[in-house]
Amino acid sequence: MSEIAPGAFHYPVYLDPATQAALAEEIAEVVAAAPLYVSTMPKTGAPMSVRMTNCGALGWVSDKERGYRYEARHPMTGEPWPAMPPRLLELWNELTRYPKPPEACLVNLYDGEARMGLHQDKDEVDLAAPILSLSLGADCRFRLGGTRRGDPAVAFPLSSGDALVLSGPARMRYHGVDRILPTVNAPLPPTLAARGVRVNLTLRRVA
Ligand code: MD6
Ligand code: FE
Repeated sequence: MSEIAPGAFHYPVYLDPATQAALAEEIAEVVAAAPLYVSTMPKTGAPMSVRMTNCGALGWVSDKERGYRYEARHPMTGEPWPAMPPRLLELWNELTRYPKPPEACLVNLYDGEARMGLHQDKDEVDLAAPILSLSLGADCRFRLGGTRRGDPAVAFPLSSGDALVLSGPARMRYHGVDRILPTVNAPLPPTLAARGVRVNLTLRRVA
């Protein structure tokens, strides 16, 4: 584990290959029940380059009319989100030691050209709770800034099996995904995605 900044903990290859494969199959089942879709940005309606879905009681959604928020149902199917696989609840307990379980798990899928602009996660009511991120598949260049948009940032790779916790003083740091990196050996099961794709899970407390 390395503490990138106070409260920002990076655990390279926290998940061994067998656990990565098992988690990827569980996420493939989530995607089968709750299809990946393209969200749009508030106000402009511009499509995001990442495709997303969720599992857990609540899911993070965004559209032009109503902006960023959490919803109990998939915006396209109208169905409740699938349950969070128990493995994710266990990883949350192990890695965050937070006394309440996560309510939302956002699944982000990046193909080669997808990116995630610098942002803060601030749509949650409970901003004291940590966020846990788990990565599968292709590597990316991840950027972690400060609590103001213009603050200096550090960039480092996130690879398949890595965990990243943003907690305490790091909870409100800006962060984003600069780009997906060519990756030699990070296959995802074909039921989930093709080679060269990155999948990121972020687990949060919402209320
Ligand atoms: C990603 N991650 O890694 C995007 N948010 O694809 C995030 O936006 C993120 O990694 C909050 C905490 C940790 C994260
Ligand atoms: Fe984020």
